[in-house]
Amino acid sequence: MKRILILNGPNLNLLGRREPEVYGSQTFEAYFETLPALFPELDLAYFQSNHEGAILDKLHEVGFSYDGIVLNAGAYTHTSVAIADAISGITTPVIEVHISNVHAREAFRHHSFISPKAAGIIVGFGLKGYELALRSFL
Ligand code: CA2
Repeated sequence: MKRILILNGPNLNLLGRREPEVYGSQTFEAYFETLPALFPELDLAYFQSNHEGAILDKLHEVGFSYDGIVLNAGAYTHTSVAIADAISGITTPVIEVHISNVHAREAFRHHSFISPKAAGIIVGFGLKGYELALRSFL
């Protein structure tokens, strides 16, 4: 069974609790519970942190043994050279996901330090974007 980690960055623990017009009304925990039935052939894990160092540690921890990482680095997408360097340093492929269409939003969201390091990018499809990313590992 392929092992895949979904890794969410800062503020994504607030999903379903604030700004439903941008990010939807479901919590990520509730959404994550629906995924094993949709992907019985994948062994799925989930980790969320608001701390850049914890995200780096998790990338290092799983990044040589897991088969894939689905990463929504939140606002660190637009700021973190350290996360980009970590993705370069691991062997597990990383798919970058964003719930909102970052290109239809503020200019500072148009640049991603992660995109050049990602195996693929899925943007603007809401939580379904995580499913699209998971399908790429089937
Ligand atoms: O669209 C995405 O998935 C983002 O990665 C979400 C980040 C944002 O900084 C990126 O530019 C695009 C923000 C996540 C914040 O999520 C919240 C959810 C509910 C209430 C408040 C924030």
